[in-house]
Amino acid sequence: MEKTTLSIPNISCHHCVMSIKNELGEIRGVSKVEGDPGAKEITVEWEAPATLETIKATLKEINYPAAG
Ligand SMILES: [Cu+2]
Repeated sequence: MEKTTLSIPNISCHHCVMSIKNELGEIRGVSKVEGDPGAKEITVEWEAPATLETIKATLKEINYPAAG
C-alpha cells in the first residue's frame, strides 16, 4: 500500500474534491481518496495496478493537475 498527499491548486471548493474522489476512485488499485478544499490537497492510497503516474495523469486529464 502506498500513500501520498498531493497539492492541487485548481481545487476551489468541496465539489472539486468530490469530482476528484469520483474520478480517482475509478482507477483500479486506488483504495482511498481524501480531500481538503481549504488546503487544496488530496491524500490518495493505492496499490498495484495503480501507480502514482496513473493517478497524476488522471488528475491532469480532469483539469486538476498536481503541483510540482
Ligand atoms: Cu469546486
